[in-house]
Amino acid sequence: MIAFCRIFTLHGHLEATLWLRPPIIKEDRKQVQKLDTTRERTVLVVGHRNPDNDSIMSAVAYADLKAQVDPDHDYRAVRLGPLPAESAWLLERYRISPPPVIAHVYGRVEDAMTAEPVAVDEHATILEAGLLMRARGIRALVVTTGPDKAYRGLFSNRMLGDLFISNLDAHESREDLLGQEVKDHLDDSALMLKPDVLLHDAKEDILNSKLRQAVVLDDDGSCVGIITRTDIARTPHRRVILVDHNEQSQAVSGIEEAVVMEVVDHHRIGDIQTASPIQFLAMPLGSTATIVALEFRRHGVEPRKAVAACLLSAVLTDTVLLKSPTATEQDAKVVEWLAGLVGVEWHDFGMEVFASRDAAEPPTPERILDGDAKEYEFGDKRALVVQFETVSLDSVIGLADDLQQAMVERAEQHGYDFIVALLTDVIKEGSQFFACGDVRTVERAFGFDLSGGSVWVPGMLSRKKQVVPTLTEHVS
Ligand SMILES: [Mn+2]
Repeated sequence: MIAFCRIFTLHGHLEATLWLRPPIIKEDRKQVQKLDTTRERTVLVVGHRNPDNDSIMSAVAYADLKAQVDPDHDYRAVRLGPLPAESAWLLERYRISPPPVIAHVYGRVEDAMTAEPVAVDEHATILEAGLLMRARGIRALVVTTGPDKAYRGLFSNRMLGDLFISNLDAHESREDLLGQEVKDHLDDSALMLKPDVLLHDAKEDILNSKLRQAVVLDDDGSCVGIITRTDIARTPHRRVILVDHNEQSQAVSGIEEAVVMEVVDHHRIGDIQTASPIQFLAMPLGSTATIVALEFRRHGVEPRKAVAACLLSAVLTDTVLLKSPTATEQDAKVVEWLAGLVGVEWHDFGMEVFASRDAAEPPTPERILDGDAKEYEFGDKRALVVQFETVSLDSVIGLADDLQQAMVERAEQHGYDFIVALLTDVIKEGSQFFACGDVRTVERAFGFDLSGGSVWVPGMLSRKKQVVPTLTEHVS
């Protein structure tokens, strides 16, 4: 008795509630826990917006590694935009399903609801319904109709109590009541929601609803869950691992509501914040895929062939076949290792990857300008710097006149002071350099003569390291 009192005092109201709650039968408690953790177990592995091959493949491969080293979570690669042509080609070749697109990581109704609520058919008797609620230790049942178990309404212990009280006067009518079917006494006024409705949109509706809860119906009208005030109060957060970026502006919508579990990246350190300490893997290597490959080795896990191929393709696209100034010794070693696992000669493999890009989307001026284009401000000048990588410049160079024309139009439409476009030939290791707008400024910055429209620059492969710094330094 003393022990009981102490517990009661320490835990106050909460403990009292627990003591008074009807017993939950064992199997059910297990099931409830399993369902709760299923939601919390999911960790999304996601690259940046407007994904490139490195973002896609790093997510695919890192989710694969994590699944092997941490069976307690359910790691899923996802993406924030269309698959790059070479990613689509490679994933299909190695029979890996492309990561699904997600629009955001805001909490949804299905993340907070209690899934698979206990249900009875509308022809069940009130006695049966009451016994079921007692056995399961729950306060309400979902009432369904027909073999498809379409949602009909709710039947709660409170409704049962009201019915009982209004029939207290006569013994016969109490007996009669227990034999009646729930369909004549259910409440079909509950708020109905779809599983993918955002929690912050649903919140007010639920709090203002008569029953202070909502039933969650799928497209077929089946009840897949119930969501209550309490569920909302402990809004679960989506869990994410960021690969190939660590800046909010490049991250999935709703990142501020999510829990960032890890970061794997090779860019500058950005502005992602976390509440707890996390593993933050940032290395100045040629690709995120290189870091992911090193993680496989650190864990002593050998990637299966298809995953090794994904990683290899990403190191090779991000480092332009190891020729980019961003490529390091480490990238080269990882490439050799991965090529051995895939059983290919890495350069041939890389050529195929780049060729698949051109084959899937024959380049047009619009495609070049809409592709890998980044806006910059150099001094008081607004500029666009575009890069298009190809394994066969000869086939693209025929577009030169059309490209010039399209660049001029683009600059006028968007008010750029100038546009620089690099058609980079990854085999010849150089770029055909185009400029429009304030061409004099560009010529002075690089010391080029662009009177012929464009110029071939041997060794120019990196916008990040060879073009942007020069413009930053010389244009003011
Ligand atoms: Mn990258």
